[in-house]
Amino acid sequence: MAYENILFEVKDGVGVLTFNRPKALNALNPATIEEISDVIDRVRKDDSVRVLVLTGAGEKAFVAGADITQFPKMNPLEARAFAERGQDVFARLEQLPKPVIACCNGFTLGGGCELAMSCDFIYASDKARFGQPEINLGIIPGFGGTQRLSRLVGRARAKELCMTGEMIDAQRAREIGLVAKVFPADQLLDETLKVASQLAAKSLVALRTIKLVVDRGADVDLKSGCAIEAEAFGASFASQDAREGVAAFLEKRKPEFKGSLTS
Ligand code: CO8
Repeated sequence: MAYENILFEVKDGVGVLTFNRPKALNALNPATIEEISDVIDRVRKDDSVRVLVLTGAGEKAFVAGADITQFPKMNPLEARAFAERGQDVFARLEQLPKPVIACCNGFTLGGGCELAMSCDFIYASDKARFGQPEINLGIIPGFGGTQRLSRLVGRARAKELCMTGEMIDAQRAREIGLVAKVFPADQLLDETLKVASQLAAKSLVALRTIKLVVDRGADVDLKSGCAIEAEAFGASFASQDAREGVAAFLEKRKPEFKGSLTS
């Protein structure tokens, strides 16, 4: 698939997807959603991509939401279909068996915030702004925002953000648990890529298992979650990477993790 709205490149095991409609603050039109979907399929199949980073082109925005210019053309059924398609693609991003980092370099609003929350964690520039401003358009979040935001920051804070449409800065987003780390704007991408490279050198099998266990555990009670963990912990001992990691420690050398998800 040829991309018109995004850029995608892979270097040293790290895939970088850059939203590239800076004149529209990287707003998500239907074509962009399909391009994200295509990248997800590629990354899922290709073990040479071990980590995925999402970021925005230009100085101002990660993604400033769904493309509002499309809304007047949509009837309620089409709006629901667009919301469902976005939700489906974001769910597949969330379930990608590899680490996905949102590198939020500016406005991260509406569908952009929903997209960032579908990643494993969010790094933000000190200039980034977060929010669910749909209320100001007389509508509500539609790409999973009401659900993921309340799970991340609690129901009351989620309702406050969705009801007021308030934009918060990166520091506040970190305080409430939406953002993992904040970096000066000119260092954000380098710092994110540094962490992505560190993850790319780790066991892909173990990373996949951590993601699966944390996400599955979030929907069940503690006892059931710990049972899922114990099963997965046992299974993790069977991997080639586990043998290599333990042997490397005992032999006082750096491990070389070669485990694959596809073979
Ligand atoms: N869609 C389309 N164009 C946009 C968007 C957007 N979401 N955001 C900004 N743009 C465009 C502007 O229209 C402007 O275009 P132009 O230069 O042609 O006039 C250009 O980007 C630059 O923007 P501004 O001049 O407005 O820049 P400012 O620095 O003054 O303001 C803001 C930046 C505060 C980010 C402002 O642009 C803004 O409020 N944008 C809209 C943010 C928003 O409301 N986002 C939520 C959209 S709704 C949504 O995401 C729902 C998701 C679920 C959808 C479900 C399916 C229906």
